[in-house]
Amino acid sequence: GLDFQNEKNQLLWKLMSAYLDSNPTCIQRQIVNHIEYTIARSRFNFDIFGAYLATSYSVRDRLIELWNDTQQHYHHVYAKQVYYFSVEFLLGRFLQNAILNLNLDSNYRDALKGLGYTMEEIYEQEYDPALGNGGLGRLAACMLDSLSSQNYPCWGYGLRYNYGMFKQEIDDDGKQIEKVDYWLTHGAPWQIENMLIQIPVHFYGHVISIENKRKWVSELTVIAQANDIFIPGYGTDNTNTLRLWSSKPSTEFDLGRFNQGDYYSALSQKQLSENLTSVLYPDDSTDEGRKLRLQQEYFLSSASMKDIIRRVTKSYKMPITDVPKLCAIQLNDTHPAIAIPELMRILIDEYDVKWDQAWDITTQTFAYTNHTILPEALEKWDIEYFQTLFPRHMEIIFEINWKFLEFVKSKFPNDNDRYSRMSLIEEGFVKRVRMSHLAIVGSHAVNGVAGIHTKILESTLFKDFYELWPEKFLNVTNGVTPRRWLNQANPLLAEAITKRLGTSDWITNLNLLEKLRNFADDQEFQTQFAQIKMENKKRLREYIKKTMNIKIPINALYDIHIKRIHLYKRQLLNILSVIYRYLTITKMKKEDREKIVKRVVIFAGKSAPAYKEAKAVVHLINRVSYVINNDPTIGDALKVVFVPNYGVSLAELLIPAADISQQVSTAGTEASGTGNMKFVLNGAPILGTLDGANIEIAECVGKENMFIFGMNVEQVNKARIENANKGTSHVITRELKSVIAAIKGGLFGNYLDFSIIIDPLLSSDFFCVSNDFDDYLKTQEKVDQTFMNKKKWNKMGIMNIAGSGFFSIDRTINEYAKKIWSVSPQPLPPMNEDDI
Ligand code: HBZ
Repeated sequence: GLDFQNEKNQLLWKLMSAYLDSNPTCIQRQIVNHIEYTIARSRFNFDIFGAYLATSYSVRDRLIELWNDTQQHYHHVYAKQVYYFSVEFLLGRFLQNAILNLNLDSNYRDALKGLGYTMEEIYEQEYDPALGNGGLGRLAACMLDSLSSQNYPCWGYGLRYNYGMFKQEIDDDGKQIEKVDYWLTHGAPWQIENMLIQIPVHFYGHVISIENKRKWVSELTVIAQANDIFIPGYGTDNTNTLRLWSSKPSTEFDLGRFNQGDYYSALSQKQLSENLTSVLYPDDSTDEGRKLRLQQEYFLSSASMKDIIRRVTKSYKMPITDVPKLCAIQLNDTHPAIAIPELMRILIDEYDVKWDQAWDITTQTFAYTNHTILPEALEKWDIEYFQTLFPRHMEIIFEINWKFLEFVKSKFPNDNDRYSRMSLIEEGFVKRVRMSHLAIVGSHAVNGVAGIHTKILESTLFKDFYELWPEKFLNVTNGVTPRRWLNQANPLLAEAITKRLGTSDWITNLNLLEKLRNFADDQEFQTQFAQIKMENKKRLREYIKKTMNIKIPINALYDIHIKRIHLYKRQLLNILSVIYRYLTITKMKKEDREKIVKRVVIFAGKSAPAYKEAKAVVHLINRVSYVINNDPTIGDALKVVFVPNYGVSLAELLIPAADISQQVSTAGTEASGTGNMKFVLNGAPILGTLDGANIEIAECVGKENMFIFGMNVEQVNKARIENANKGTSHVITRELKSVIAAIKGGLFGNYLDFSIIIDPLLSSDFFCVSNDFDDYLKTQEKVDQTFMNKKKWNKMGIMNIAGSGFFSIDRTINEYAKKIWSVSPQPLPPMNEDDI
């Protein structure tokens, strides 16, 4: 701690306390000072965007103060730190989250009111940075929130892309259009470019031997510039860091192929390095194998590894062999797995550590989380390309592989098939590095993200590895942060829960929600729950009216299906059933039509730009929406809305307004899902399959509080074989036939636009849409029936909230901390005012 006997320290402390005083008048002073002196506008004439920026800077000042204290404390106690390596962090908007976490909501509200603004309009000014694709990136963001909120010392390491996820527009025909997202033009008050942290990262070249030692002579150096974002915790002073690297050309010209006086070719190579972190690849669940992507992955891994080693050896002044004692590195899927040979290279080539010790250090440090079993998403890199970029890493991987296979042979003699299945190198026409095998071999723990997913890893995808090292494998079921996904997104519900429980402690101890079971039948609480839902639906209805000019009824069932568009997620199943509903309604008599449950079916999600089938799904949904919404005979009985440009902010608006959520992936395909948890937390039951975390959700909230349908994994495996052998004619029902006939007949436009997704339903139907269609319709029917019974419906919603405690990211983080990282919370000690 600080020496407060020292007069200068006393003075500095007083200056800081006076500056950061959080009464509304002081906050106003901070804000107008930032208007004038940070963004250089006049305090007598500034617009709302200026007010937003200045407010953000004033909040950031507080975070900087807390961050400095936190880092000093960690340093002081030699805290072991968690390092979360991820190519994506999908944070969402920052300001509201920071203000709520700092517990300064009413202070800022009052301060801004005096300046003529409401909090809500200030929050709306913030641009939502989309530095991730979907679940994997959002999970990383929830994890950071939890790590800070629970006082775990940690760093997130990622990439500062100039262009985030594309902006999705829908053209007049209903097709997805991608627009670039140059998010930095909207101001980025939360990231601080730290000029002290610039790390050289090398590429290309060759390896030489000097005195029995290998040395990599690279040909291109790129500078990794640190951009720091401070991550506040809820109700604590602990503030951690998300460090995002951006690329800059280095001022030195490398030796090697550019040293022949070819100034211009050297310069153009430099310019390439400026582009390294230019763009986020918008493909979830496919490994597009693009070349720049591997360079991005290494850039992240190498810069982060070097930064960590600098911290251990220079800041903590500890020997490099202490890395596993001070660092736990979690690999968010295989994207940063090249950090494993990078650490080996640094230990062996730069610190003279012997191979075996280096390998122990490495495997004790790393752990790997798998997020998918889809074969097209498993990263593999052509050896030739890998070798060209990283010649020394290739050598190290061969050496790891050789020793590993020797070990496998000792355990399983005479089993050549096994050796080739397990090798880090896939043999074939082109040889490729299997990044998942590298990640498993180089880690001490491998985890899946939901119970069923981990079982599938152990029994199929990584079966051989599980047989070799059963103790390495474990499950850690995903979670979501209740701070953003309930307290922030659904303030009315949050307030009602706090009132009922008599405490707001559920925000950091979500199991307390269990007590709501006592109120599930309480008439008053049910009414309140229904009223809040109604308010949230109104908020959404207004947004849809304002941005899309579509009018949706309020007294309808809001059925929401939001996530990346993917065949395995089966938005197709949903839209086909919508068509069936439409056809049914058109055949009804007017008086019958008025009796049915009104339904608003809402979709949102992006398709990868090159994923033709997913794009056809988006197109079909929009065509169906156009036809149904403009059919006057249908009236309010059915509306279909595709809300463009899905992202974190939209999710915060949509999820609290849902009556049910659709989680309908083919069993065995969705690793976990996290959107499912957010809906449950907001009291919207799931209409879904027994897949991913839906299974555990059913255990926690009770099957009777969900609408489960469809085949389980075993049935899917069997059905797939049958479909492939015999086609689907034996499972296609009359209902599905009528739907397909309507599409083929051109009701929604040219069939050729949709044949790519409809034709397969009649042959091998890999995702088993036909097989599950009948049960899906029946379950939809049950949803309507239940919705008519308001008491039962409200009870179900409340039971969902009450059972959601397990899906707090805090539970997830505590499991990682205990079972994988061996780290403990390090809360900042309370500051003793008497010392001053
Ligand atoms: O990770 C998702 C899983 O599909 C989902 O089930 C799970 O809940 C979530 C968190 O564990 N996976 C992804 O979101 N994957 C990607 O976004 C991705 C991005 C780039 C890639 C591959 C996958 O190259």
